[in-house]
Amino acid sequence: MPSDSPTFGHPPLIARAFLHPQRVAIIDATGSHTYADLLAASARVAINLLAGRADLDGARVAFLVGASFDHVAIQWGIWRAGGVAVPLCTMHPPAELDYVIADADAETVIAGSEFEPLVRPLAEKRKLRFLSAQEASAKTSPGAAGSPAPLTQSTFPGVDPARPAMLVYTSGTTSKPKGVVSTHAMIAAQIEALVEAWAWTADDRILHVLPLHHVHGIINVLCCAMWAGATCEMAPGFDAAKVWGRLVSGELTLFMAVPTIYARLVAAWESADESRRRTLTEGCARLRLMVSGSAALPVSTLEKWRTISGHTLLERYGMTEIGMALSNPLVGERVPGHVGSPLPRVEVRLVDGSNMPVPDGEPGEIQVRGPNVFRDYWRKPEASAAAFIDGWFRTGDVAVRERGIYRILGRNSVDIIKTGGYKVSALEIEEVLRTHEAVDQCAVVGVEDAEWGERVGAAIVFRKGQSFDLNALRAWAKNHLAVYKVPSRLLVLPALPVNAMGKVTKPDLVKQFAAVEKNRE
Ligand code: MLC
Ligand code: AMP
Repeated sequence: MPSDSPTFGHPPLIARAFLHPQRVAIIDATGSHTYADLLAASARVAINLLAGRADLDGARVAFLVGASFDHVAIQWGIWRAGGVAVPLCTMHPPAELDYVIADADAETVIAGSEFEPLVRPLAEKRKLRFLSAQEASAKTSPGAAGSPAPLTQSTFPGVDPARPAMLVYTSGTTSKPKGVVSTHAMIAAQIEALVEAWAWTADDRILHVLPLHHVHGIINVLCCAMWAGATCEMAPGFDAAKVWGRLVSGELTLFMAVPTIYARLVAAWESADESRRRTLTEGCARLRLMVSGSAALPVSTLEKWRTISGHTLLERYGMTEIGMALSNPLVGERVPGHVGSPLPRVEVRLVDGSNMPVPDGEPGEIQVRGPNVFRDYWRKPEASAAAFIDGWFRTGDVAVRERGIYRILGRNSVDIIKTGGYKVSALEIEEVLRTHEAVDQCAVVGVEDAEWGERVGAAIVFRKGQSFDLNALRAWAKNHLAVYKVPSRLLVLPALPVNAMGKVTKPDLVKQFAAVEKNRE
């Protein structure tokens, strides 16, 4: 059986593309691309990656390619060659890219042309194979007539769904991000739960405005669309005016974003004149579903959006390690401030400090079990063991359940900040700040903010005779950290607040930042 036959042992997501080869899969700046195009381009990527080998056998391939058809072809090509895809972040400075490439122990690094000057030296320094996106998808092995050699049974390896497929880096309560390992079967389970719950079909069309190195953009938007045989429009990033233009086009059926994006869309609507507002509002009626997630959706944003668009946003809850776990219903009441109930085949429980399930109405830690849950943290056996208890994944988020519906109350760690839908580790930022010569002591906390959910706030005690202001701090920190991790609030203190043990009392700092924010209003 040739390896371009639908019944060959393809990764589950890719096998489905053979069901609808002529449908449009991706629309990007270069035009429309069918599933047949995606199969052909990913086959070329796989052949180039294999370079004569039978199977990449789980080798990690890191790639930095903007939102485009090429990005998807490369993701699929890595999978078809038996590799593990490691998506890199387009906003990361070299230090962060280098960390991920090294931690993942990547054998090959691929970059789109705009990122090549950044990424090639990193690959060369580590003596890794580097391919430009163009080289990765170039035609190879021409036959006698100059056409590509036919695919045979042995062109690609059969890929067992139990094999690892992806490493997504996520920040946590350790200073450096960890690689979350998901298999093809886990990814398929995450996708299937959402396709079923939100009734995706091949007639859907979604606009993709999210980063492609996190599960919201990878699984909920891109992979669900590809699973359903739907069309995914790739925007190069988020731009409120452009997104409004697409929402009112009448061509989209679905939109998914983080609360900050909805807040920006509300602001753009509010700044439009009366007649434009009417056009925008009427245009939204053509979509069938709008989803919010990755951070708490303020009820005020949900209500404003309902007034503007007529849509009650469907809020859901998820995490890199589990895909999505809880969702408001597609049909039925969506309760503002709540994240709904467990998705198909996902088990959720709330437990107290002794790991005992709590009754309805009592707060408890969310724990999750099911085919969607990740395998482990890449090469971190201790962190992996600590993440599970009795087969349940400990999310570290606290919620309460009433009549089967969950409401998120917060997290059990002050060291994790959610800003613009990105999860960042206070410890990672502190570690970087401590390397600045002017910094004697520092502590980083989340500062509540209407637009960003939380902002990154840095409290600094300077060394004698030294100082900097926020602008200088940001300019310096951008060399070391992704822009969304760079503090946007600065508090200069003579000393950090500490408890009797000498440990910084972060709740006190949060209060100090909040007092400053209040004065700002
Ligand atoms: C950027 N800026 C920030 C910031 N991010 N300031 C404060 N807090 C932040 N988080 C600053 C920049 O430094 C810059 O300032 C200015 O804002 C514009 O930066 P930008 O990069 O152009 O911002 P923008 O593109 O507008 O980004 C906003 C956004 C983006 C909301 C589109 O943050 C985004 O795409 N978020 C989605 C993240 C996501 O997908 N998370 C899902 C994780 S998975 P200056 O001064 O430098 O000009 C997950 C599981 C689940 O959570 O449940 O889904
Ligand atoms: P990440 O690790 O980047 O995947 O982020 C996952 C975290 O985002 C979760 O652990 C929650 O803290 C948060 N999160 C996701 N969705 C929601 C939501 N709807 N409400 C509140 N928090 C959320």
